[in-house]
Amino acid sequence: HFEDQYLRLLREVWERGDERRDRTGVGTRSLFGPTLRFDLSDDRVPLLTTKRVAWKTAAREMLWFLTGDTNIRELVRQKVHIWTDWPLDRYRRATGETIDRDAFEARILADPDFAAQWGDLGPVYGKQWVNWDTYEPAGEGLFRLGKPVNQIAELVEMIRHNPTSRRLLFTGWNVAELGGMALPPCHMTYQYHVAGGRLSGMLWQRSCDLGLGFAFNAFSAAMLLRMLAQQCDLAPGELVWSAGDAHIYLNHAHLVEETLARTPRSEPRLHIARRPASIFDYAIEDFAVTDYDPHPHIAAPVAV
Ligand code: UFP
Repeated sequence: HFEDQYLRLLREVWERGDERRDRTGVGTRSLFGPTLRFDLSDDRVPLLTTKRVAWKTAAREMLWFLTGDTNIRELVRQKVHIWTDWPLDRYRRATGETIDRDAFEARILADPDFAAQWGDLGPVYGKQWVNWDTYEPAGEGLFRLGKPVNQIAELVEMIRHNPTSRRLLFTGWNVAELGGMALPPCHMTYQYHVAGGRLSGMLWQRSCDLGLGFAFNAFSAAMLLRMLAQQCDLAPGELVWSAGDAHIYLNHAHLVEETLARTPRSEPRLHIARRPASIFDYAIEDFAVTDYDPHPHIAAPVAV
């Protein structure tokens, strides 16, 4: 079962990981450099079955990245709350107001000016993926904005026209802009490879919260690979997932224990209902997951 690799990694990090203090103050156990491989043929998708994963939330987030948007307003409109804690934290610090999350999100939705001022995450994934800023000389040592780079559009063109290229990649790690981001990219670099009519992909994630982040990151990367394969008339091959710092938060002990006590269930499948005109034209309704009968969800706190 595809999930056995994940369960082994979870056990290994929990039993042998280096225990340390981390940025969030929660503390983690951490191992460096694991790699997992998932076969994506026949609609297989690495969607965890040892707990229910809100795959539509991950899918909505992926589609939101592809629009280039970096403001949480559109996510909140779609009832996706995963990015709200960062702007909320910033708002609370700046104003001293003790507003709760629901009230903050309600204001983001109701007031476009408020959303523009407080809902933006800085130049995170979407900005870098489809609108990476360039600069051109404007004389007298000045520069002006050039045409932004759409890494995703260029990737599709490269896969179609130069499939043996060793440069089939995109990255969110824009060094010059890291300081302005709510969170520097975790799933930072994606690379692709075409062989035998199949598209394989690799995600390199610098930092992975194995209890919460992994389930999302693996599903999203597989979904994106499927979209790219469809757009390039290729069959899906393998997803190679690799992390730098793979960790478990110390307050996720219950999650680890419960997950490891469960047995993976039947392997889910991801279906794409139609072939949109471009990689930017997919909608949430185009995606369906079948054969998904997971164990119940396991709640665990997110370290911000
Ligand atoms: N994290 C993930 N996946 C993501 C994401 C965040 O696992 O897609 F956005 C986790 C990793 C880490 C924390 O626990 O969020 C980010 O903290 P840091 O920037 O210190 O690595």
